[in-house]
Amino acid sequence: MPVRQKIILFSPKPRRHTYSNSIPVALLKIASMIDRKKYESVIVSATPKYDYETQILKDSKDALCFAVRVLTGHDIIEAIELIKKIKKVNPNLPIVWGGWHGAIFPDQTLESSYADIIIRGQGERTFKELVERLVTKKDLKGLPGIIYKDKSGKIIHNPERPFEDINNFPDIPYDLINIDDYVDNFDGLRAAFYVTSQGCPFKCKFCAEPLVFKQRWSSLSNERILKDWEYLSKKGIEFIIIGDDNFFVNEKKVKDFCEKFIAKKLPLKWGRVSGRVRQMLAFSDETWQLIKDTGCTDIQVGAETGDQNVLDYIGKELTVDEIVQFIERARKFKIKATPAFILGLPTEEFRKASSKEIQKLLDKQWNAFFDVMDRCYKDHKDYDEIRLFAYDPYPGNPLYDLSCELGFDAPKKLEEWAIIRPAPWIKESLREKIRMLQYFLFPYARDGYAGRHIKKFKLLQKLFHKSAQWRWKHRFFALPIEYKMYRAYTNLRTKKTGQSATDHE
Ligand code: B12
Ligand code: SF4
Repeated sequence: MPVRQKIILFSPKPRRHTYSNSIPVALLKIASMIDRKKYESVIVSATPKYDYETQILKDSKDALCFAVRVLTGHDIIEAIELIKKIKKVNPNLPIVWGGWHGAIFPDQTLESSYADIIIRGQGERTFKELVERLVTKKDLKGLPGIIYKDKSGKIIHNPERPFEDINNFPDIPYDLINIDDYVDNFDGLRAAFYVTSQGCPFKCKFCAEPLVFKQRWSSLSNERILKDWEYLSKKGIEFIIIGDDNFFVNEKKVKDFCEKFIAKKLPLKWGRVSGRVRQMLAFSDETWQLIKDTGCTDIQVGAETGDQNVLDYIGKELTVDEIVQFIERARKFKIKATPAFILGLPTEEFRKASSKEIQKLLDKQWNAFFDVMDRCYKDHKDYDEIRLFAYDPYPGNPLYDLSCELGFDAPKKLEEWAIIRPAPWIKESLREKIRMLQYFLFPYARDGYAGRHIKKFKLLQKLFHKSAQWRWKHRFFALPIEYKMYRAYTNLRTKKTGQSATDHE
């Protein structure tokens, strides 16, 4: 076989101290379209397992291009640091940015010296065609789906590429990676990350999905999904983590999937799967039971807020009553349901409000959150997981634009996006309270939670459990001595082991 030119596909570290262990699905999907006879796709995900940087710098000397997947956040700085080094080795190597950040801010990204070409939306076909142009040194004029700098440095926006049915793309080329290098751990099971669909038909005002995929949604056929799962199962995978933005879009397809999954009798569990409350409430009991029968471990839903005015404003197409009904329905079928909430979402009312009035609106959201929690979990202990976040203005959506109008100090340069800046109306004291609830109070209030780090200290656990329940019931969060003790202990552990109890913060 003649020497094939290398194409480097890279996924950076998502946090300074955290590596992503997950299968780099986006990179594999991109590689699936590349002609193997002519090119060698080198998939590299930042990992402590080998010296990936040295490998990339070596390959960069004669590669066709370096293509990187970048999300808004820490990814950016990791990508830039590496690109600076690549440029020293091969200053003319084309640098391609795929993934969400470049798609949201193509101009700002290209204005930096770290990107030559941005791929927006689905990358499979666009990247394949880009490779063909790069190898023949053809002009990039007219190639749909890219934004690029021409020879004079001018930024050119090519036409968008229409969204395609993802079944048009080839199978995931798992043989390009060593699956054992990308095994996640889920409750002690060997877990693999998998995505069955792309896009989302909805239009929540805080999400960039409508900008990136234009409210389109496409899902792999159930046969294809199960073929991949069978392959993964043969590779020793025991659990599938679903990364779809919205898995439960079409009840008929979900039902068919469950029936086929059960019939196949694969030794696999699946879960961490996202859906929407209203859609899933409309599912029949039969479908819910089928989902349960597949062994699905948990369903995550965006409940967002207990404040109906805010729910209406953010376009969630959801009522507070439906959130409560959803939790009850999941309980009836013994499926773990994880609602996610955001505190501090801005609304139109923020525009004319004084800082005192804004504080009142935030207090209203805070109280509404506990009201809906109390309705969902009357005894403050019969639940599995509750996720709570402070609102951070992520770009590419109407709520971000409103945040800018309300005084959010938007980053002006690519590099500045590496650190997500806080919304000015969310004070550090509120963030700390949210951290206490998310990482300490909710886990400990639950019956049976042993605490990852203090399993040995039975008495302390009991104290944490009782105080968490009492605090939640009385909504009393002042003087959080036990939380401070817990933090001090976990910080000490972090120093010793390098692993934090709140690594995802
Ligand atoms: C897995 C995942 C992660 C993993 C990343 C692991 C990894 N190394 O891949 C982890 C857990 C680390 C993570 C973290 C975060 N994530 Co995340 N994550 C996802 C998730 C669930 C799946 C991504 C995926 O693989 N999708 C499947 C692929 C096939 O789709 P795709 O990524 O869109 O890829 C297509 C195109 O975008 C393009 N493309 C993508 N990459 C590349 C690369 C090249 C070279 C090319 C040519 C094309 C290309 O082509 C692909 C095929 O069509 C998505 C939701 C989703 N369903 O996409 C959110 C999502 C990407 N994350 C999101 C967010 C908000 C975050 C966090 C900011 C969350 C937080 N508050 O901390 C952090 C950011 C961390 C950071 N960058 O600093 C947002 C994106 C927001 C944004 N502006 O970037 C998403 C879309 C969720 C959402 N709907 O809001 N995330
Ligand atoms: S938040 Fe979820 S449901 Fe809403 S548009 Fe984004 S992906 Fe779709």
